[in-house]
Amino acid sequence: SLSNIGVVGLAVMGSNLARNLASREGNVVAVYNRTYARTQQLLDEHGDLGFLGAESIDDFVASLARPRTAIVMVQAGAGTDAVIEQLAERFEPGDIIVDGGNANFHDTIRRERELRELGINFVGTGISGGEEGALRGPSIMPGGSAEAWETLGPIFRSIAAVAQGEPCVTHVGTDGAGHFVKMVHNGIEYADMQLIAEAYDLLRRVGGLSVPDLVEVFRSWNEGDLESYLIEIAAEVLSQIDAESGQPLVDMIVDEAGSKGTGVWTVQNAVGLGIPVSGIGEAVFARAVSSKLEQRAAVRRTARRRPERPPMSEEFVNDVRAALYVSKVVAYAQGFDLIVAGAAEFGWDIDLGALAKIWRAGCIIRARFLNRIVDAYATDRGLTSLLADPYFANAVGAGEQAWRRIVATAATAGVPAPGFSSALAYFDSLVSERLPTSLIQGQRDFFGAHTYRRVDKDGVFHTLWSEDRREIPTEPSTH
Ligand code: NBP
Repeated sequence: SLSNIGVVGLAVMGSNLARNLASREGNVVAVYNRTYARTQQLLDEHGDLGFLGAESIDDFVASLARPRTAIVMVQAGAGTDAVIEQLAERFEPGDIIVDGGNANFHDTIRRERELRELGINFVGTGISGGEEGALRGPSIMPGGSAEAWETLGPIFRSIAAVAQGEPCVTHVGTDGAGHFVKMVHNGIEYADMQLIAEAYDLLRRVGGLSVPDLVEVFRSWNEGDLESYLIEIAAEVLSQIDAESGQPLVDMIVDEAGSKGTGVWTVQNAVGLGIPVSGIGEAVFARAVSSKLEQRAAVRRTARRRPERPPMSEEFVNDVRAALYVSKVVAYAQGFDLIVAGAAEFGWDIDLGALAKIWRAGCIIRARFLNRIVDAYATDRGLTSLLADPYFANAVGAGEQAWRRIVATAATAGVPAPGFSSALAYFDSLVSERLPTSLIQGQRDFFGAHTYRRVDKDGVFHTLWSEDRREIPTEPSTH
């Protein structure tokens, strides 16, 4: 008999996804890996799942029922291109190639266009949840055509995580839409982790909490509005005692964090689209600073720092919790803005409420909080900012004073809180009646005749700065 679905690439993600697929009613899963040893290992360990193991790509393709449907789970970039090429040479019009890796969405747009020429459906699909998610139920973000979705929808629904009875998968949009939103998901994940790390640092260095106290704090936060996978695992990591030293493991881990592709891509694309994702940007930069060991040592040696012990309110722990929640609202608001901008730029019709729904389980940013985002978009599909939603506006109002105290405390104490403080600066920018960008516009007109608009009348103006400083109506500057 033939397989209804195949998986190419049987490293940790691919083999777990293949096991997930094979464990669902009705699926017969063909598997193939460039190096056969991995295929053999999967068959040896999980042969009971009825895999059809192929030694060659030809055998793999021959074992697939039409329309042939293969999920590629190999290294992003060149590995993915190589596998797509092998499949495309053997597939026929109407067949489906899914890329479930962490591809750059620009590559996905290109691949989709190239394969469409051959009549092959290419479906770039974001899959979040790591190894565990791939095995037990990830959040799945497919792009590609409506035609491919007909075939893939039931398969994806069968393996996805479930949130409040609904499978965590939706057809996000055409071509690269799935990989685009997966990228933004990962960017939000960066911001969320940075905010949690800042909360930890403040509680420890300013609040004087011990690591075991911190475990309790995070566990209690995980019972409320902040309930989320990332808070839960923060408590897990903090509770780990290093067997060697008897110290909390967190104190034995080098404090240098790297970034792989997606966080950086999120910021690069946001800059290009003119969307201020400052929370994600600060998170990427905070990791970059952490890895500049030489600069950290040099400036630490020479700096004359005078941090003070700040006056601390009795409500310090609660203030940190409030600052974390409100900063998180900002980070998500910015991430959703980027999705709106990406959708407009690349021609996707993305349902933000549906996206918030599929992020409620399976993925790394899963959180109770996402229900609130679902509600916000259910009330107003065209919401201009999450911060303008009545529920979130209220939540920000309730946390605002605590937020200001925490940012001030961090600055006084010399504890870096770029996520909290940039979130507050963003909020204050949005709510300021007037911004100092009027002065910037004046300077731009001064040195570059960039022109400006006036608050009191229509039109575009230029002041003759180097002549008699008369103002003249003019055409908008093009440089
Ligand atoms: P890796 O990203 O480590 O890739 C290893 C796989 O790629 C192996 O099957 C390897 O075959 C295959 N491969 C390579 Br490398 N070059 C190839 C080529 N030229 N032709 C054919 N196969 C090639 O695997 P992973 O960690 O399982 O991740 C798979 C994908 O999922 C990646 O895109 C990754 O970014 C993404 N990912 C997602 C998550 C998540 O949470 N969503 C987590 C981790 C990874 P071999 O066995 O013959 O060397």
